[in-house]
Amino acid sequence: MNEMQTELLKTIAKFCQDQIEPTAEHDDREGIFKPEIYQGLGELGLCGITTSEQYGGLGLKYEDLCLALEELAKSSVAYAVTLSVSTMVQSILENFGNEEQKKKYLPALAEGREIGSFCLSESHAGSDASSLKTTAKKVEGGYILNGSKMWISTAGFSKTYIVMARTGGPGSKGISAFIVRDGMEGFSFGKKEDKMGWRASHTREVLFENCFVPEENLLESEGVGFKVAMSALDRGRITIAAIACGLSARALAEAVKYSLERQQFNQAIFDFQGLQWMMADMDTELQASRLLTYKAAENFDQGIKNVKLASMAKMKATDTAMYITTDAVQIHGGVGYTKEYPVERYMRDAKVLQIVEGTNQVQKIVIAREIKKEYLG
Ligand code: COS
Repeated sequence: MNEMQTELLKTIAKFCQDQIEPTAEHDDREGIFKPEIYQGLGELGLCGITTSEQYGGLGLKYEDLCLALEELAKSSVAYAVTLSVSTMVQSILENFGNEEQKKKYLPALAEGREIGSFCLSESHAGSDASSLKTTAKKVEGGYILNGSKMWISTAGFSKTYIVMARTGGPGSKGISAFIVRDGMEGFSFGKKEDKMGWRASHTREVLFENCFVPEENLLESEGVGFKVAMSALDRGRITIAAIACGLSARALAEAVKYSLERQQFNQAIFDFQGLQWMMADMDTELQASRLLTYKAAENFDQGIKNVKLASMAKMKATDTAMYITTDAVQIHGGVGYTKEYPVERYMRDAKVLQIVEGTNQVQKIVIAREIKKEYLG
């Protein structure tokens, strides 16, 4: 790690200690998202880590973003995910937006004054994303959007929504990407999900009822929306892997701490070989996940084709987070299953990491397709 990265991690750790940790359990229980915490991250420059400096970001690498998310996720997966998705929205704007769109929307997102959401999934189009049904009908001066999007992170708090909608025929080539802003007529929010984990991050349905979106809010051109979404997910999946590593590291640390303190049969339970072997396996899996995650980030930063490694990192690190958080509960025994200790929250937070940004079964489809392409040349 270089000096800048060490400083970055110290700053985040202190922010988490002061601002997030004191109410993390309460906010999880009550489902409270605090915009002021996100703005605080923005004041530290963390909301646009990979966005170019000319648009208000830090212009750093994905490796730096992963390190930051990993540190943040040790205290709160909810805020880490908000940051990761809003950064993905910025990457879409920076890569596919025109100069006017970048100037108009990026600075507020990069500075943390606004949050961005990514709207691909629908009730009948989750894994099969290219079957989405939300329509965008061309009219004079713009498009009329009708339909709904499901499981949208931070909906209700976000201002900018990247929305994939159908402008053409069936399949991936009929999909376009739009910038939709909260407050546009015909844009509203549906039910807020009552989730198992990530409870401090709000997840809602968003609705479009004859929602007029001006032509200038179309990204690039009609028909490229699916590619916009997939290439954004190639980046997003690496950041989800980093979040999973942070969560795993924290759960392991809590398990080690507890096992050194807890006495049974006149010794710390850490001293039982059975538990030592559990923790040795947990740390080995964590280190393997981190290596894959940071290799995927490094490749991305170097412009090396990355689809397979991004999916591998996402799958490995999130499966590892589920495994480590489950064993962390096990090491705590009965109290691990109560809200007296944080490991039950970690276990709940881990589960959805295996589902978001493509289930781990979808990652296997992506990996297998890439293997086939490599074989066929
Ligand atoms: N980058 C750029 N383009 C991509 C791409 C990528 N990573 N992956 C696919 N594409 C392109 C393909 O090249 C293809 O274009 P052409 O027809 O011009 O060749 C087009 O997109 C369609 O690709 P494909 O045929 O692979 O699409 P499928 O409908 O088979 O879907 C999966 C592929 C399953 C991988 C995709 O639907 C997916 O990722 N689903 C999960 C969705 C998801 O992650 N949702 C979470 C939302 S955020 S919580």
